[in-house]
Amino acid sequence: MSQPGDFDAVRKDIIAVLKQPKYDDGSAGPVLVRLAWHASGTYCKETDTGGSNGAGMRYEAEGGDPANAGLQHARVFLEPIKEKHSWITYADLWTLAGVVAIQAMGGPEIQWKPGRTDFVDDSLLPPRGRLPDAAQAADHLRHIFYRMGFNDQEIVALSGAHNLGRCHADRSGFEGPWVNSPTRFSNQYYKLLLKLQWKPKKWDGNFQYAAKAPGADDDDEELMMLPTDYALIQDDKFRPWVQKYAEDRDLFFSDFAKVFAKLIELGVYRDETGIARADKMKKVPSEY
Ligand code: HIF
Repeated sequence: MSQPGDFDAVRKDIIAVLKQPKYDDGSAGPVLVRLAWHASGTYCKETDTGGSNGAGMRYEAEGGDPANAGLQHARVFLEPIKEKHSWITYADLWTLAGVVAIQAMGGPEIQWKPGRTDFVDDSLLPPRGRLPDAAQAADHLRHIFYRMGFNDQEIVALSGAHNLGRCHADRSGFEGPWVNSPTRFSNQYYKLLLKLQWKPKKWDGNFQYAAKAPGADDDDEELMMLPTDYALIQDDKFRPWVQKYAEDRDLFFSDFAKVFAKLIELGVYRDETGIARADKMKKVPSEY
């Protein structure tokens, strides 16, 4: 147990939980980043609904969305931390774990503010289908991310998070990592998008792109891109940003830090005491 508000103690325990020798590539980091993003990425600016406040993924309506398959691993990694620091809300813990993991994996420091509550009103839970569908293309990315309030540059900057982790056929129907070192944050994702010869993967699974990693042997795991990743180099407005971020790591790090901080703040309105208020959110219109 720590003093309520001792977020440094929580940060330390998140770092301690990252090393998971038997899990994926040896780190819980990537799946924690995905948890923070999926908690936040349900936001809709028009109706002012969704977002990380309320930690709705604890419940079947949101947690059971097929788009969230696999995120129970992230929640299980964090459970001992919640038990030890019981004063922290799940909504704060999930978003904090994402930013701590990014920094611990070599990424930028990302501004994070506490105050999210775990209060859930069923009528405030976002409907399913708000998270992106990886089988689609640029127009879908714009539809999903404009709804959250992001622009084209921000969509490309965020996408660099696919430097981390991997796809699992049993979770999403896609398979493999995007880069050679999926537990180290870098701008490699953009470089590989531009540099490798991406070809449709020959397999029975979902359509995805595959390429040999630079310097890989025949039996080495191939790298992958989702159709939504590949869309970034097919689209005239996205592609220049891919080129910029491939060339300029520092620009990517600073733009990424800003846009990820914005993502985890979506729909979080704090009152004068700093506590987020679920009742400030509008109800989900039934026709949505
Ligand atoms: Fe992902 N993402 N994401 N994603 N994502 C997967 C995995 C991760 C999309 C689809 C997938 C973002 C945007 C999009 C991470 C972080 C972010 C998987 C694989 C899919 C299919 C899941 C699995 O099988 O386990 C789509 C369509 C997106 C719209 C562009 C964000 C920008 C890149 C917002 C983001 O931060 C991370 C990290 C993972 C790796 C998870 C893991 O378990 O290793």
